[in-house]
Amino acid sequence: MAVRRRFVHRFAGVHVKYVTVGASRNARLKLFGYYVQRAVTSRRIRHAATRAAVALLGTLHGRIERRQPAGAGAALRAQGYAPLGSLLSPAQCAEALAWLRGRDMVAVRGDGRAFSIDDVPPGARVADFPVGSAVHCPHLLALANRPDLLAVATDYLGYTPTITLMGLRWSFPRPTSDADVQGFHRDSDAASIKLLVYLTDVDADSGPHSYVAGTHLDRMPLRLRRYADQEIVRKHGTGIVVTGPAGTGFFIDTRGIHKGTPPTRRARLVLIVQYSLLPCLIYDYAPVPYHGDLRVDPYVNRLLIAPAAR
Ligand SMILES: O=C(O)CCC(=O)C(=O)O
Repeated sequence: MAVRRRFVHRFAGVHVKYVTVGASRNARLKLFGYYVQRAVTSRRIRHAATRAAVALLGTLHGRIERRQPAGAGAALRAQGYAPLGSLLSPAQCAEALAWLRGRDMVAVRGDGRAFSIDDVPPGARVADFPVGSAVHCPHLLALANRPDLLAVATDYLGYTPTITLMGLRWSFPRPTSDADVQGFHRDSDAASIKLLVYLTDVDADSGPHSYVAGTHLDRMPLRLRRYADQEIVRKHGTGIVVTGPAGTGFFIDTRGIHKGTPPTRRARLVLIVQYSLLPCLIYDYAPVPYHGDLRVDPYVNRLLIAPAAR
């Protein structure tokens, strides 16, 4: 239980359960593996481990063609951030929002009560939809599986990616923020990148994403922590602040320092898809049945969508 508490503040892709020590031997082994990868902070050793994982995946599932990084891939390598422009049209974003209206979400660090966008409790700063809503919401699964986006992830990670999280998160303007949820941080998942796509218009007052370019190249700290805004400004300046109309998308290397800024005036809805080389050891995956008619790659989506429905 103590272990679970340490991770509960992190973005979890909505109702993804965390592995707990009290569970099975397999769960304990996964947790052990998670801490082993966390304890390796050297970039050189982490890189070598990634290359070994790529070689193993190639042996198990077949080798793939690697391409030279260009465009988004090159920006991601250099800065840890790659702008992708408009990924969804205003009409597609409006359709997604209309579909989500009336559907349940749950506040992060709230009392666990479900509510809809018309009934948000005053204390809720950030709230997540269940993963089934992210999967079934119009346009989003197709977007997460777009061949050009999968190609960037494949090139960056070195092998066909696995979607290890798919979440839809509202952030609401509130008089105070929660530094544990909304503060600058690095993610702990090995060999992963995130695609973020705004489903609402985002300006400086509606919770833009902030990314500190180049920090994905730092040696990973042993202890993951939150960074105060003043510390980030003092060391790195203001960083990249991503604003744009609904539909704007970008990739980030989540080893770099980033945060979703707390909105001051308007709420923000964002889709977050994580692509990883391997399943994340800290999560207990429960793929959801899929009722739509989209055909998706079973390998890429195996942690998201239950096999019978693929
Ligand atoms: O909401 C955001 O812009 C950032 C989300 C985030 O920090 C994360 O997914 O790790």
